Amino acid sequence: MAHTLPALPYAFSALEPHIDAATMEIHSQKHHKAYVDNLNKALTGHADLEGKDITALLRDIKSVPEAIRPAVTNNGGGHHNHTLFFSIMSADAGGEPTGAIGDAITAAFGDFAAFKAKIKENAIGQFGSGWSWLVWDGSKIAAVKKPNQDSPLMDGHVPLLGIDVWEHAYYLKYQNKRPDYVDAWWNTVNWNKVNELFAAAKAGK
Ligand code: MN3
Repeated sequence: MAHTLPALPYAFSALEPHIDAATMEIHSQKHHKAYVDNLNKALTGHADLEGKDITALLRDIKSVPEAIRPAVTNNGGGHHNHTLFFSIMSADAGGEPTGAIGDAITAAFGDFAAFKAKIKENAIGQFGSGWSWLVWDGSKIAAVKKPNQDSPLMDGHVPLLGIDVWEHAYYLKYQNKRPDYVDAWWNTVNWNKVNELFAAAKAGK
């Protein structure tokens, strides 16, 4: 069963003015699609892997033959990372985190401002391309940064929230100003969706 590009759950312009429509269209329809296509290409002929869902594939990355492991890491990670990224944003979003994830953020980081500062520090501190993540590590939430398209799933972590800091994610509107993009991005975070991911992670799903 080939991996497929998920439909964006909102219009390209839905996240304006924080993320512009052109960036959303190119990011989802060109960049994300390329990860999906190249993942399918890498898995062709590996019948045992072709049937695995993307989460299982990345969690068991060490069982992927070395010859295709870099391609699966980059493109499988790219596919899962972008599916999550586009799913945790929406129109009319942002604000303070709600529900269980809001409580967990306060407990782990002190308050929302300190949490945002840590995610931003990791986003800006990631040299070159990568991601700043909030993950469930199996017993608690934690902020981590990862290079390229490396998925937190490959570390045994469950990603709950992530910001893409590849230049393709922001350059059209923000050029070299990655910190401004990070600040604006908080206005797009759908905390209801992050709470869903948090509940599933804690339940071991
Ligand atoms: Mn991207």
